[in-house]
Amino acid sequence: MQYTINDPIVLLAGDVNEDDKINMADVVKMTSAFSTNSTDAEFDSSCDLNKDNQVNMIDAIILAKNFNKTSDNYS
Ligand SMILES: [Ca+2]
Ligand SMILES: [Ca+2]
Repeated sequence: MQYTINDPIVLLAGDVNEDDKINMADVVKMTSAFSTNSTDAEFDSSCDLNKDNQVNMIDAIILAKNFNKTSDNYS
């Protein structure tokens, strides 16, 4: 399944630590997995927002686009 930046399927795309808020904690978590792919030990699938088996700028952009949102933004 492929997601695009303009058509996010997952609510709160970017909430990599699943606390219903997108903030610096998510950025930090993504940073630790940045530039990895699914064959790397550091890879974290929760940081792979577009599910292409890599954590890279595309995922960072998705996170940035939703930065500071909470689940209230989707009500
Ligand atoms: Ca979060
Ligand atoms: Ca990705």
